[in-house]
Amino acid sequence: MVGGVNSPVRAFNSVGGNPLFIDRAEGIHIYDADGNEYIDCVGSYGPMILGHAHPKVNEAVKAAIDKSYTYGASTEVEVEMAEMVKEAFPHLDKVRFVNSGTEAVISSIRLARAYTGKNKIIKFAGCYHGHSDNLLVAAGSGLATLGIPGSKGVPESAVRDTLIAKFNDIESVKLLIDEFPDEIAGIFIEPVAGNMGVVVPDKSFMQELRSLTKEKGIALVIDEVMTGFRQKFGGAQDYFGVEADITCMGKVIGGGMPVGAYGGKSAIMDMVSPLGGVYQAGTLSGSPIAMACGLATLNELKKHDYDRADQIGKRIKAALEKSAEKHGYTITVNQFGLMVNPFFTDQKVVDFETAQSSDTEMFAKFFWAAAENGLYLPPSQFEAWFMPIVLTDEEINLIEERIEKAFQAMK
Ligand code: HOZ
Repeated sequence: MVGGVNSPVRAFNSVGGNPLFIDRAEGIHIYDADGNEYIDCVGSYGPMILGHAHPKVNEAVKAAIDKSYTYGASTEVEVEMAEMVKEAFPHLDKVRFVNSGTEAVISSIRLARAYTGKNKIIKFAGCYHGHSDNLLVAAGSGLATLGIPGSKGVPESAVRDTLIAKFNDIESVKLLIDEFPDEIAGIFIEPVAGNMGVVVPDKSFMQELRSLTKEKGIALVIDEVMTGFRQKFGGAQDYFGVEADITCMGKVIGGGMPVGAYGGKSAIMDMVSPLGGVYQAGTLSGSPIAMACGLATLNELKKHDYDRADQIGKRIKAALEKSAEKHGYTITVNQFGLMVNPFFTDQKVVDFETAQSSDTEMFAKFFWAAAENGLYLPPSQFEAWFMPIVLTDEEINLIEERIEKAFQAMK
């Protein structure tokens, strides 16, 4: 395999050392190929919100497999999933299931362009929306981890129409709109960034972005691939009091199987083929096994109290702050529901620039101290920690103890 991995962040380039090979996981625990146990704070970069191998999800997947794997035709479980998505995101009229968040965003770019009849798109520095050519500039995630501005092989023509604004800074958006009036099709944003570490923008920023896009006839595309179901059963749009024209989803809705989705009002979604002229298709889209896995995950998730999700996130944040202070490290911890992230900086982290003020060597030291003390963290300063919603108080105590031991071991 290239670099020993099938996705770059897994290669541990920014923390050094040998990447872990994972053998299995159960509940909140994950085990490497050498038999070491860790508490999993990665959650496969987001989907495993219920922890691993949840019995109800296993049961649903096994039942789906017994019927065969894929038919290239519609199934009842897709309808149930669509209804479930509608319940979680009530302002959506229609949804289209695809196989990943990347695919959902690619399709949304095309749809936003068709809907508005314009070509340019705005993204925010540090936000990451998958690895499609159009949005692979000034991106977070692996590009931030590797410290590279973009990808080779992306033609200039693919990013000519991509404009970069500053996250959490409405003036930077207004400047671009003023420079290219009547040319901007869509603005793409992670409502809470999770790919430059976790960065929660001001509520007023998201609200102004919504009014501005409405006023200027620009499609607002909110990428909830990471934020979906993280702070409530639904999206971060609710927290900010905004509704996207197109919402992208992924991760949790597949429960660990490859599922992405995009949706919106009928006026826009009816432009997608076969109703409209925006072509988008996929042999395995709406895979019955993936749908069964996602549906069972969401059914379980619905039973959880999201006040608890926030408490979990806040307790992890507090534990990081307390232990760091005790051992003389300066950190800033950002949190949104179950998403948490410590930056080794004394600055308030509000955008990509301030996120990059973090001492990544210090993070690497902390990463290994945590691994040696039984915490499996994302191997990058710029990836969010995704805590499972199923954590008990005893398990949170255990995480707190391991965080404390990790800071102690850094010395
Ligand atoms: N979107 C995921 C987190 N940034 C991708 C994980 C990966 O790059 O492997």
